[in-house]
Amino acid sequence: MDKLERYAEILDSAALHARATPQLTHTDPDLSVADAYRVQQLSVDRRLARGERRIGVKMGLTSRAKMLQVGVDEVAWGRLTDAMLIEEGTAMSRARFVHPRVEPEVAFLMKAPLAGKVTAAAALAAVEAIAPAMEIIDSRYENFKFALSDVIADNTSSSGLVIGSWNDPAMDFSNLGVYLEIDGEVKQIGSTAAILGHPLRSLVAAARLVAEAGEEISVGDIVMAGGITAAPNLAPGQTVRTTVQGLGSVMFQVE
Ligand code: OOG
Ligand code: MG
Repeated sequence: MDKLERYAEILDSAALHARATPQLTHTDPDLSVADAYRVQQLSVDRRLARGERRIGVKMGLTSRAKMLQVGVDEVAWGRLTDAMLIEEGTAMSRARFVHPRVEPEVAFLMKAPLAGKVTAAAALAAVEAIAPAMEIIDSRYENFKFALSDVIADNTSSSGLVIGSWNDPAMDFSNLGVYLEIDGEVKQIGSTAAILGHPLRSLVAAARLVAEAGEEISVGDIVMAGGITAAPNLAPGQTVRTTVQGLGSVMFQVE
């Protein structure tokens, strides 16, 4: 087994058993971003081989609040599978995760493929709908600490997503107020403008990055645009809700 396959197996099994693992860059400080994306692909391939289905992509570190929280200041992407979906309004089990956090986001549903260098107008034309959403991130690394290559190899911490109701994208969603509540208390506030200045820029970046890996954003894909605020920790018993002005709200519980 080559080095990258070994890393993919380590990260896949850390996710599968909800057990933290040391950062790859502790023993392999020169792990490149390109190799890290290859590890990500190999580890997601292991999930697909177990019967999971690819449902789209996630963008990460697209807001300043997120970059500051984890100390990595480059946009990264990851792959979403159906096993990560948590149905809106239901409960997720804390025990399935190492140290989960939640992020308020918006999600795009795609009606046309998108890949490579595209304009914001072309990206918008490929969007079927936009929804309020939350991502559950759960770094497989000890203490939720990582360098850029680590987090990319770890599928950009992706581990769950919850999508609210889909809205017509024919509205100005560049600067919508967003708040995240836990047990009815507002914990984070922000705006969709926190996502690279406009959520569409995240979709434009996704098209470019995915194409660099020889893939595309496909019809029916979900694209998570990236966390709008810093991500609070999750604990059993919590009710978590995100509201995006004009798009509605989305909730789940932790058990
Ligand atoms: C990295 C993933 C960040 C986002 O939306 O910015 C991310 C992390 O914070 O663990 O998903
Ligand atoms: Mg995220």
